[in-house]
Amino acid sequence: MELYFSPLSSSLASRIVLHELGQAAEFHEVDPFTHRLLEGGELGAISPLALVPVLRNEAGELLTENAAVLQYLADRFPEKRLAPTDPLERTRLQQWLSFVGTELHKCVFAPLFDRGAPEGAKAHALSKAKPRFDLLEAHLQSRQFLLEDFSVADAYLVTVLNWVQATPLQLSNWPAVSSYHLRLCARPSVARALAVELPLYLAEQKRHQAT
Ligand SMILES: N[C@@H](CCC(=O)N[C@@H](CS)C(=O)NCC(=O)O)C(=O)O
Repeated sequence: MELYFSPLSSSLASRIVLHELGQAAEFHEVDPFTHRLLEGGELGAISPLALVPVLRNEAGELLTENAAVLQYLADRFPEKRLAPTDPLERTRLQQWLSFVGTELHKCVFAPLFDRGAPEGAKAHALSKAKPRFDLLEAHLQSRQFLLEDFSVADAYLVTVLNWVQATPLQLSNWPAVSSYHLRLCARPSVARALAVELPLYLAEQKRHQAT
C-alpha cells in the first residue's frame, strides 16, 4: 500500500492505523501549500482536489476521504478489530468519524488554518468550538475511547486534537478531552507516527518561512 500524506495533517490518522495493523506502506510526502510531492510531481495528477490522505492499495486502486480510507484499512484486517462489524456499532463509528471530519476538522479547524480565510471566518470558526468540545467532554468523561475499544475514529480524533496547540483554543478547558489526548499520544502507534511526522512538519515550516 502507498499513502500520500502531509506531515501532521489528517493523513496522520492513516499512518497511525497502519501502525496499529502492523502493516508496512510506502509513504509519499505532499507539500500542503504547493500540493507537490517532495519526490517530484503533483498530487493533483493523482487526485483532482489534491487533498491528503490518498491511499493506493495493492491493486492500484486510489482511495480518498479520510473516513472511507480509515474504514477500508480497518476492514482489510478485521482481526485487529479497529472498526466494529455489528450494524449499530458500525453506525456509531461512522457517527464519530463524521463528527470529527465535519464538526471538528472542517467546521472548526479548516478555517483557522486556511491562509486565505478572512479574520471574520476565523472568529466564527472559533465560536463553533465550545459546543463541539463540550459534547466530546461529556462523552469522554466516562470512557477511554470514542467507542468501547480503540477504533479508527480515535486515530482521527487524536490527529485533530494535535492541531489545538496551533490555535487560540485551550484544551485545558476540557479536562476529559485533554486527558484523552495525552493518553492517546502515549499509545505506541500514535507516538511512533508523531515521531516520524513532527520533524517532517518542522522541516515543512522552515521551507515555507524561507520563501
Ligand atoms: N474531505 C477530505 C478533506 C481532506 C483535507 O482537508 N486534507 C487537508 C489536510 S488535513 C489537505 O490536504 N489540505 C491541503 C489543501 O487544503 O490544499 C477528507 O476527509 O479526507
